[in-house]
Amino acid sequence: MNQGLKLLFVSTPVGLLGSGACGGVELTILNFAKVLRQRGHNVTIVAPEHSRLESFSLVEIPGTLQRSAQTLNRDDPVIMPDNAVLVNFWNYVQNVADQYDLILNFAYDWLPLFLTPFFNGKLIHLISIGSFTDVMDRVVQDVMQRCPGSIGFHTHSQAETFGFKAGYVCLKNGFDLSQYQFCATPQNQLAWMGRIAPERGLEDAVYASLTTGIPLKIMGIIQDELYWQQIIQNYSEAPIQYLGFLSTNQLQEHLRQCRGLLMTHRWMEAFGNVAIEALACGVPVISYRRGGPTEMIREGITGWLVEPDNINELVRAIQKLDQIDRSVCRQQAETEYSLAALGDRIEQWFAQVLSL
Ligand code: HBI
Repeated sequence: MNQGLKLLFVSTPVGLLGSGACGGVELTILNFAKVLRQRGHNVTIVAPEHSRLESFSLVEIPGTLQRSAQTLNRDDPVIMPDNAVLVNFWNYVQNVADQYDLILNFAYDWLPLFLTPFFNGKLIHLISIGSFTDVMDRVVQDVMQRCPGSIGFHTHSQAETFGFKAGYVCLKNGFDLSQYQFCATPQNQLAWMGRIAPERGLEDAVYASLTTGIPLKIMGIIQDELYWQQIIQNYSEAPIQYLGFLSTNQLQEHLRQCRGLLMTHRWMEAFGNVAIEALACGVPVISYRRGGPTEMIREGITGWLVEPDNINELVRAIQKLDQIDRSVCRQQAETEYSLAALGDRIEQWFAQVLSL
């Protein structure tokens, strides 16, 4: 793509960028912004007030945060708080839309999807999680039909939860791999990373740490304090260490010295950024065979896929970690998940959208 585009990113309304509360979306937005800026595009990011994103300037919008979709039941209606930051986002976007070539929405919310046809082909979406509610499924399906090409997913497994087999864009993700240092000789320890909340199944990783006697380093914000306290009480003997929510640099310093990363999610993980962060450091990934990680991890080559929720299989996989060549893990991250690879996928998507 030889012409610099004027791009407007609209963040998720569930938390502040820089706080850890937006999960993988924070890093995704940063990676998208970085690679597109590198390629000569101009990126402006709309986000909730008090957000921070490295060297990017943000348009900060006040208002009440949105409730996370994963806390809703399947038949729940759309919920809109008074003075919603989401509504304030889109009032702003509507006023400035003329100044941009494309508007990329990162929110997993009904309102921006519903607005798609009103933006005359300029509004596109990256869907960040799998299917959760009927009302979201319907609007995603409607938009796919009315505005072909306007929806991108991270993985095929994720798209399938909405009932799609084709006709969508699969972007995976990409990372600034220079920020992750390869480590060939780890210590005898394991890693677990993510928001600490029930849908992440941390207790299974803690059980595996206790059973194998291998220390577990836990990194991420404690989003559900009660859930965390329960884990500590139930597994008081487990050799675990909580390191908090770390910067990418601090995170990779700990992560790279681990023998493996455990992914024990109970929900359909749409992608799983942490898997690629691990591979980038040469750390093999053991994951439940659920969602995105099933498309990334090469069985027995860059990690192991385990029957979901089967803690005995999880423990057996840990015992096979030494069969993995750590340099192959790094290589996989470089070929499939570099910023350059992501940039190519994004620009291909944009070219397709702009020529429609
Ligand atoms: N829920 N309502 C809503 N909006 C989002 O943008 C959203 C969400 N839940 C989870 C989510 N985004 C993810 O991307 C997580 O990484 C936080």
